Amino acid sequence: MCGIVGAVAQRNIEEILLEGLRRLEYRGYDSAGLLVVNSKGHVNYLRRVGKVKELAAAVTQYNMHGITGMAHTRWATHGEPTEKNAHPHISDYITVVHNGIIENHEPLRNSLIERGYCFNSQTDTEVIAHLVNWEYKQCKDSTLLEVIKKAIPQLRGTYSILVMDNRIPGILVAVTSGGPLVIGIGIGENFIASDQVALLPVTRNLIFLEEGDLVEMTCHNINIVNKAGHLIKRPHIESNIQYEACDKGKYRFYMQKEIYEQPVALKNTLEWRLVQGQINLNELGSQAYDLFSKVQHIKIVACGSSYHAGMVARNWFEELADIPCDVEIASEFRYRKSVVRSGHLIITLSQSGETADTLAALRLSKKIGFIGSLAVCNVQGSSLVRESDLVLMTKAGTEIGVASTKGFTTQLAVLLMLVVHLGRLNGMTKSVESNILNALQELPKRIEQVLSTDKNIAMLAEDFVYKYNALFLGRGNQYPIAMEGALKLKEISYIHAEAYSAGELKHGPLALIDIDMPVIVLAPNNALLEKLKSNIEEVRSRGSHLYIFADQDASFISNKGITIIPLPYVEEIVSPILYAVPLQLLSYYVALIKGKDIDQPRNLAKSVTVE
Ligand code: HGA
Repeated sequence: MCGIVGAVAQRNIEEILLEGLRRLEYRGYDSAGLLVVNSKGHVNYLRRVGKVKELAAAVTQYNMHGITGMAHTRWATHGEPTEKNAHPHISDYITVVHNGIIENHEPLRNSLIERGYCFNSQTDTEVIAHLVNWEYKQCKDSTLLEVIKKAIPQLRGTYSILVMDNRIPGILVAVTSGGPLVIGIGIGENFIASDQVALLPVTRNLIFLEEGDLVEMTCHNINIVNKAGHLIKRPHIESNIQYEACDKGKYRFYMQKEIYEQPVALKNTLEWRLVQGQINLNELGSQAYDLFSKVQHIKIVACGSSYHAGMVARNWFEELADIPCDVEIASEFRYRKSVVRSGHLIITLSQSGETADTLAALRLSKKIGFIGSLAVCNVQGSSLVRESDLVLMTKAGTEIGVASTKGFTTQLAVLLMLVVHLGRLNGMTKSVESNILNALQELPKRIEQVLSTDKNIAMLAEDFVYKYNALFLGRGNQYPIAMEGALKLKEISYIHAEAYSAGELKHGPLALIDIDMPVIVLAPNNALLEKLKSNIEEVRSRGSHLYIFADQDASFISNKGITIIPLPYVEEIVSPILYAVPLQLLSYYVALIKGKDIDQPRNLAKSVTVE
């Protein structure tokens, strides 16, 4: 994660850098820092533990200005979130901000210590600053760019780096190796950042850097050297993305707002694709038709909530489209040998489109024989969108809360439409398609009904506040939703939660059941309900309190040890989407009562841009 922003200009840039950081805070928020050099060559340097607003307040307090510089918002990988570990890091006059991990930082650190360097932080990043400094000292007449060219081969890992020599502040040098960087071209000024959203207040004229690019940037010039060492031109792209500056409106938290936005987010995702009684994904173009006609197997690759969406989609692809499908966590997929046969399509899922492991998986898929790639994503212009053959956008609107809510449910809606689109090529009947279409059309209304019962869920949340553990159970398509519910509870209320497919209980987790272990069960009225009921009895006889989310007309009765939470009836096929919502509300209310930082939970970031 970590967000980087830099600028070379002829006007004061500190506000531009700070606004850039605010827009990059989704990448990390444990500390932030900034270094700017003013027109007289005076260096202003400040770091703060905590969020960007702490840094911004200090910049105002100390009246800091500068025309060239860089800023950083951190998600710590190496070293605690302290002021000393915050970026930028400096070695004499060399200043560095960094996103990523230098894997060989230990031997480098040791050899730099032997050469007389003192380290002020525990970070891997400080190694870069000292290394560049060292190389500078070895060849005094070299430019910063030449020095960095010497340093790069000594670094292992994935990173994007910005470097400046504070004595020559009109030049910024950037390197990208596995981490995103985008240049913003201004008039007599240039900018660079981890994500285009940070640059949109100043320019929409962008250059997206590619793996291995090395850039030297001044107010008037941008020189890019590619991995092979050639000076090259990269295309200028006019950004058309809308940055929605989001406020919380009447809500206390973004997550709360995003939960309640789901009916609208789903309508926006669905409506224009459900036309004249058909699911229409013509947006994919004719290239898709050629590709889909060759598909014999689908591999879904994702992380976190997206992985859970992928698990549901796997069942849908096999059940409805008759296409063999498997789903894998991106960080596992990218480091093992996969067998890829002809006709294998990869589908990647990421709300942000910048998830490092998912992007790496996509890049790997191009080398190992997949016939093509399709991404489901919520952020236009993101790396995943730019690098995939086909893209289906969710129209959830900006999601700011770290715990995904509307990003997840809209992903599921898009995946179900894709299942129908591919299923049609495999002989899905009109009546199956129209059942699904009707179920999708009904869904926003049903979710509104769930949201209108929020007070009951808020009351329920009180039962969890003093619990240390919780168990979520589901079967079939509700098993991934149980996993999603457990993840939500962990993420924002810090209660340890596990999800099990209910049939697995007797293979171990039953040993955990006692009065202190609340058990949440997802029990829509489907073909697996009778089986699930037996599992419920097994838990009940061992003393746990059960919270059963079930169709309102199901035959469950609240009783001693059982609380029933009735949910509106929906077609079985869309029930995973509906059942995710009360679980989001439950974890939201538990975290609220516990007074946790709901939108920015400890140790996490919205977009996971390191592996
Ligand atoms: N390794 C550096 C940068 C961390 C990062 O990019 N996180 O996403 C550090 O720990 O400061």
